[in-house]
Amino acid sequence: MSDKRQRARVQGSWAKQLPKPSIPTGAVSNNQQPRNVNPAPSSWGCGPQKTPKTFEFHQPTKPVRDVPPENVMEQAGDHEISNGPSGVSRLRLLPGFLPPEEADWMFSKLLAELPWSQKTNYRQGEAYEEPRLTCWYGELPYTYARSTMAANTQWHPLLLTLREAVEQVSGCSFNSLLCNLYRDGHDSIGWHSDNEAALGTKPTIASVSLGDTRVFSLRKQPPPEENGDYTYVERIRVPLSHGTLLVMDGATQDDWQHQVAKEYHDRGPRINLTFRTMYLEPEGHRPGTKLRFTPSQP
Ligand SMILES: O=C(O)CCC(=O)C(=O)O
Repeated sequence: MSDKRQRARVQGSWAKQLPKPSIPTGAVSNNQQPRNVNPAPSSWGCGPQKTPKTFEFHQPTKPVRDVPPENVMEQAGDHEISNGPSGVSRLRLLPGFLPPEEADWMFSKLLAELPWSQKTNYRQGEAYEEPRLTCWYGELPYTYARSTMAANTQWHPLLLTLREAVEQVSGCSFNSLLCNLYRDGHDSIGWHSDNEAALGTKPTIASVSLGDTRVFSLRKQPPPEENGDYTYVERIRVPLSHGTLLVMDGATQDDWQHQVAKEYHDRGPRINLTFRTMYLEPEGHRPGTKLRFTPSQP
């Protein structure tokens, strides 16, 4: 838990030293401890004894805010995770979407046969290597984090079969696929939303996981008065195991962010396949950025 989240729970301070309690005279006789007098706390070693400090509660000036507990989602089915001004955000979780043997076979084939490479992204003009490997399929290029993956129409046949199965279950059609390979627990993807203009409004994203289980975390976008502070937002963690399908739908990309954080235990490789639909960028729009709302001209 971050320091700030922890500090939000306690209000108070350590009080100044109390005056030494006066010991009633004549209460001690024959070197015996007095009865009914609070004994001084035992101290290890010699030297002058200090009176202990006590904790004093101060009525908080601002109401204490609880950091909401993180919810864990493991149950198969449709889950409405929020319903705000931008609409309903929904997740559909289907563990076992692929039977284990089929998932094992797909995992080893895709690990060996996809054209994995490490992408270089840019943040504030600085280049950095993504902490995972990726490849892209689709008739259009995909730009995020200021770097572009070229269009690639050479779909691996297995991915075409998988796309059909995902389309049947989700009721959506997809023309593109971003593949991520997390080589071990040190590989990750940071907090983001899949909300580039080229993905359209309210995109449905269907993600299939193969290999070791990793935690997919979501956090709600804070309201404007929080000035970008995520301390008190709702959080959900979804362990995504071998063969699971997760569909993000409705306003999820507007109202929530997601990540797969680094882990500090050993983790084996994991492949994640996110099916999407890409559209031509609106004219004059910079690829890889969000669509800004522009009020219509009178
Ligand atoms: O690996 C995952 O489950 C998430 C991948 C992801 O967030 C993305 O491709 O945008």
